Amino acid sequence: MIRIQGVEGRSIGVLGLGRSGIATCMALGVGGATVHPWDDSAEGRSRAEAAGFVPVDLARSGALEGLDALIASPGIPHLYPAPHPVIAAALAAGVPVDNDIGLFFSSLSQIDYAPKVVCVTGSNGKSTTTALIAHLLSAAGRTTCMAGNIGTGVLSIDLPDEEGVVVLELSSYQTDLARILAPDVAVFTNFSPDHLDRHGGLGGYFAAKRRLFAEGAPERAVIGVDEPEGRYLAMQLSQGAADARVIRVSSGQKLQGQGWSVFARKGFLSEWRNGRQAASIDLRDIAGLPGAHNHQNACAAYAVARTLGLAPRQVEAALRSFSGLPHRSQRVGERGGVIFVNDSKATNVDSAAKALQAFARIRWIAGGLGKEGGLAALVPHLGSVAKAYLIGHSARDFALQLGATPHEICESMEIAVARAAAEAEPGDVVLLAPAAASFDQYPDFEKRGAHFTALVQDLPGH
Ligand code: UMA
Ligand code: ADP
Repeated sequence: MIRIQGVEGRSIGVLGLGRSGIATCMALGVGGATVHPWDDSAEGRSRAEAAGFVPVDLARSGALEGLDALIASPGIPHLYPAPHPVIAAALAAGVPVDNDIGLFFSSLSQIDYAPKVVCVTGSNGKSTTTALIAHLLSAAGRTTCMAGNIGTGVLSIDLPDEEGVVVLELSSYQTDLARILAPDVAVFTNFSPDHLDRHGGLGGYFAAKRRLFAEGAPERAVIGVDEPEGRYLAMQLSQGAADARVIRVSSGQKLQGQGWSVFARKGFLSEWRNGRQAASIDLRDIAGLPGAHNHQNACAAYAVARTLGLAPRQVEAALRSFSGLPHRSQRVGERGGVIFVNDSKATNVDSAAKALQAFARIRWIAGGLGKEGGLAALVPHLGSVAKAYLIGHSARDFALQLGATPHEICESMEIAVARAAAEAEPGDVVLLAPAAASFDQYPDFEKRGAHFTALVQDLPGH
């Protein structure tokens, strides 16, 4: 656990007592602060009690008087669609509002050694890229720890030694609120609309992500330039195309100019520097990284590894041993020449579109709690779909949007897996890539993916 520096004797409110909130209470406690934890749910408050803290109702009038700061959890709105009432009161009273990421960086600046910190943000591929960076560095013998949006509150980690690296996945919620963001290396994977309600629209969402690059000026920025937002960011952070402070990354474009770039085309990763090719890696048979979207992640992680001193051949060997993350393009079974892939994390249309482009002939299990805009953006990628098996709340709505693509309303995962498996031919991929949230039928995308995997493993002849 991290001992927060500079908070001894201070009174600090902690709003939200989930993974990040409880880790924050503990780290503030060992740092010598008086902690005032609060959560709107009784469950959250009992978590604090179990950890030895006494909840203090921060919503009652006058509760913020004397507080030196309020630390808010990422899931709690701090501005849009409307600030949580406790945050609104803190803003009105002039109490500084921060989060665990801001505390992490302010503590790091006050200790007498500094491991490198790599932060990864972007719309899709953050977790995969974060895990891949950690894997590449560990394989090279560097002490590595991974935290942030990937599931571990950053303040619960033990800092590695000076040669070590902390790899943080940061969501837009986290980059928007943190008062200090000072990574050594910052990564922007790609950009597509998400979480718009929490950022007052697309501009606010991009602005939240840009803070990671604008606030602390990382020594090196690795930027995916396949969308205008990435190109704009790369332009703003560099003196020109030849400035090696920015490594430009693409999946699909040749980036062979004077600067530093890493791109993937037709399954081959290329590193270019000063107008010359520095390395090339064949990614096509790496089972843990299927599809052009994962090749984008591979390029970003490769660029970070190179920046931290790894050699191309060292990175290549480690890419091959990456097994992927559960629920992201995860191969969970094979039966009679049919491959089963769990991409339950494809909760939005952009990530589902990428999954549909990763395989040639697909039996596609989709549906759940659909998002604004429906399937419109997926229509150009339906060519690989032999048939769609639709589940959940959005099944009928999705069916209306699929046009001539063969489809069947299955309602449940059980029926969808059974039907897809029965109809699949050798060479087909049965792909769960829902393009929808899971909450209509499951507590989260992990449970949905686990259910799919269990059903696949129970198929006769598997
Ligand atoms: N709460 C309130 N009042 C509210 C809303 C919530 O008191 O109005 C309380 C809840 O009762 C609960 C706590 O706040 O006890 C939950 O806080 P949280 O939602 O911030 O969840 P944590 O468990 O702290 O998890 C957070 C991140 N969650 C979100 O950003 C929503 C986790 O990312 C992250 O892994 C974790 O910190 C550790 O850093 C998850 C996520 O869904 C995976 N992220 C989003 C995404 O990837 O799309 C951004
Ligand atoms: P994030 O942490 O940003 O949500 P994940 O690595 O968890 O990203 O992947 C989320 C979803 O997006 C999965 O369905 C995954 O297959 C897909 N995905 C992974 N990398 C990319 C990428 N670079 N571009 C688009 N989609 C991606």
